[in-house]
Amino acid sequence: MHSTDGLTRRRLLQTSLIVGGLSAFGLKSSRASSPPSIDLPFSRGHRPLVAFPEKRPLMVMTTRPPQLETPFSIFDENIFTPNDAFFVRWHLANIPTTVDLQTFRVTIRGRVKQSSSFSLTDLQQQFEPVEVAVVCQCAGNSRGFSEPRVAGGQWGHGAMGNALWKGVRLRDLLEKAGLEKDAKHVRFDGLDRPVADVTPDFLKSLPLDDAMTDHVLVAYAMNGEPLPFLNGFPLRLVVPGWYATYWVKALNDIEVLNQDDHNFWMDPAYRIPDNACGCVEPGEKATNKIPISTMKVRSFITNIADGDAIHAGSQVLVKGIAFDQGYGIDQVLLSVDGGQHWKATRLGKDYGDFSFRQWETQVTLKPGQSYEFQSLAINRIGESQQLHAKWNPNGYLRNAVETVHVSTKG
Ligand SMILES: Nc1nc2c(c(=O)[nH]1)N[C@H]1C(S)=C(S)[C@@H](COP(=O)(O)O)O[C@H]1N2
Ligand SMILES: [Mo]
Repeated sequence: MHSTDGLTRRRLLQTSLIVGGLSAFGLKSSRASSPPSIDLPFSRGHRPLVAFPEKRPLMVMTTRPPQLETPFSIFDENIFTPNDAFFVRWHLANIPTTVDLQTFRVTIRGRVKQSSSFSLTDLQQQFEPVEVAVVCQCAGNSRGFSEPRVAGGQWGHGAMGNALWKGVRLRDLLEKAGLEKDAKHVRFDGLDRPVADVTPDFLKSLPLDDAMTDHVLVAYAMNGEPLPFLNGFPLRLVVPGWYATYWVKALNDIEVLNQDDHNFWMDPAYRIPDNACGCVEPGEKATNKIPISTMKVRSFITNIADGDAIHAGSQVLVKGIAFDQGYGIDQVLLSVDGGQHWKATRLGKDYGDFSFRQWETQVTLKPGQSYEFQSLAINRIGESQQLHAKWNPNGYLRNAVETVHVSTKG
């Protein structure tokens, strides 16, 4: 139900979004003591922790546009990333800070029989609701760990999150509009706009077959709440298994095309080398590139951080998360000796093939030693993580086994 109350809430947030953004600046410049921060373990990895509207303090990479990373400890506390801790990434500085739900419509047009537009209430009342747990991960998550370094936002591992997304199937909207026979791609646009005319508007497209699966949603809720503004209020595309670049936020325009989309954000942006690893030798360029699409299998240790000194009691609990593009996680292995020996772990509750999957195991450690903890996930079609990081010029697709250095005390 979106009552007047809902609208009022949004107007208040509009004000706080502006004020919050400014006071974030003020905090940094006017106070002598430095704000709380986190240092990521690579050069230029210093990140102030600042609370933007509807957000708890997150790691600020850039303010305009906002690019905020989730502190990694959050992933240990929650299998579903709380909305106020969910990472934020916009490309264009002119982002929506207010939406009038009375006039807001999402339009479906192009190669369809009947152009149509829907209000948020139309979507909620006229279509079957679907709710599913899905990981949203930036294509450049973990880019800061690329060696040699690459250009682009120097993310740690926190440009990802897992949420329960609720909305309507994109397919249901497209079927209602009726596809023309020559429909080939579906292009998505949101309310954000470039500040300068030279920057192209942010547009992303999916091939028709991928747009028409059961899974792709136009979502209006995240973990049971309306989407935070910074995560795309009132609607965003959810493309399970695909990197977040396709998850267009503040979605208000869906255009069916009868050809490939070569707009800037599809070509040349967000392309990967056209080979099995999506990689090249460091410093080299791929001859053929294709649009980035589905995510590679990954896992992380969440309860112990790199550099931790822990007590070597009788048994030490090690736990973490794993995910892939939607085949589901089959097993996660753990090594404490840098990959020489591996042991099985227990998987936690299954929230669906697109969700984070928790895992845990106990290890016995000796005091006064150094250990290299590593986790290795394998999905249900037998794909596993890379033992050594692959490289490409944009730092996309990282899915290397990560190492957590641990020392033990008595
Ligand atoms: N409208 C719009 N949608 C967008 C983007 C954008 O710049 N504008 N960035 C995309 C990218 S690259 C990422 S990683 C995700 C980030 O989603 P989040 O901010 O909800 O975490 O949004 C995607 N959707
Ligand atoms: Mo991204």
